[in-house]
Amino acid sequence: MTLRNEFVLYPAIDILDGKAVRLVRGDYNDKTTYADNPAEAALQWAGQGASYIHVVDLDGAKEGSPKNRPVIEEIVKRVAVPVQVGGGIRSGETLEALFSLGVSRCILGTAAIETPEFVQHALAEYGERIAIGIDAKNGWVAVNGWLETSSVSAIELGRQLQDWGATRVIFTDIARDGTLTGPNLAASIELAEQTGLMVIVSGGVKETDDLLELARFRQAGIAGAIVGKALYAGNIDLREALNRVKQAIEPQSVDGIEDPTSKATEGGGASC
Ligand code: AMZ
Repeated sequence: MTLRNEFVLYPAIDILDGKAVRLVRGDYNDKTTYADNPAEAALQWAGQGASYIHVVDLDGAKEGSPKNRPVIEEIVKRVAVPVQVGGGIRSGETLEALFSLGVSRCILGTAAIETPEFVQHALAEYGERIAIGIDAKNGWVAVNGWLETSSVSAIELGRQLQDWGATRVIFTDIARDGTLTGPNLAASIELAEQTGLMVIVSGGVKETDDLLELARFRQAGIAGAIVGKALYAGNIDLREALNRVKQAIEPQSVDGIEDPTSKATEGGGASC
């Protein structure tokens, strides 16, 4: 059981060839371009109240090193809220370079399978500034732009990560990513419960009610959600979603008086 009580909505900006795109189930051949300048999208989400932005360098994930660094730099320089970045981070030099650009949190995916020592060192050195991306195809961890599937299960990797001192993972159910079919709540809760990790849920979010449902499980370790297609397609109005989630997770008040019995537990870090 996690000691935290956190629930953060992360608008997603996936970059391919310098543009903000959405893929369907991670398929590089099935893309829709939403912004020629990803920084403009980041500014839009931050302007609507996002407290954190999620950025993926899709070229980087496929090729094994960041390929859209100038775009990432522009996003980080222009938005006032923290930015987490993943895609192609496979070495300490890359981590240092991204942190020195002003990236708040780096996401490691493939490296957790292919170079575990590097991930252990990164967790020891940077602690909570590292999140691990667990991207699962039918429960098995996918790597290298999701073009390959490993023989490690999501739960097995989660247990390993917990041993290594990881705090947060971003769990993507690849089959749902970009499909607006609803998040995989059961698998996300199972991962959180079996590992004690804070789990940010990714893939399939289609409407604000999905977010409210996920937020109900924050004490079980569901620490937020990545929202991509639903924002770009207009299914979710970010400002409204943030308000509704905030209302749902904040302590209830009766006639303006806070009910102490409904106060958030340890940390009280509920935010969105
Ligand atoms: O959509 C894809 N094909 C895809 C994607 N979104 N492939 C990788 N990624 C993301 C992961 C994680 O955030 O969800 O890239 C990051 C992992 O990159 P790497 O290079 O560390 O495996």
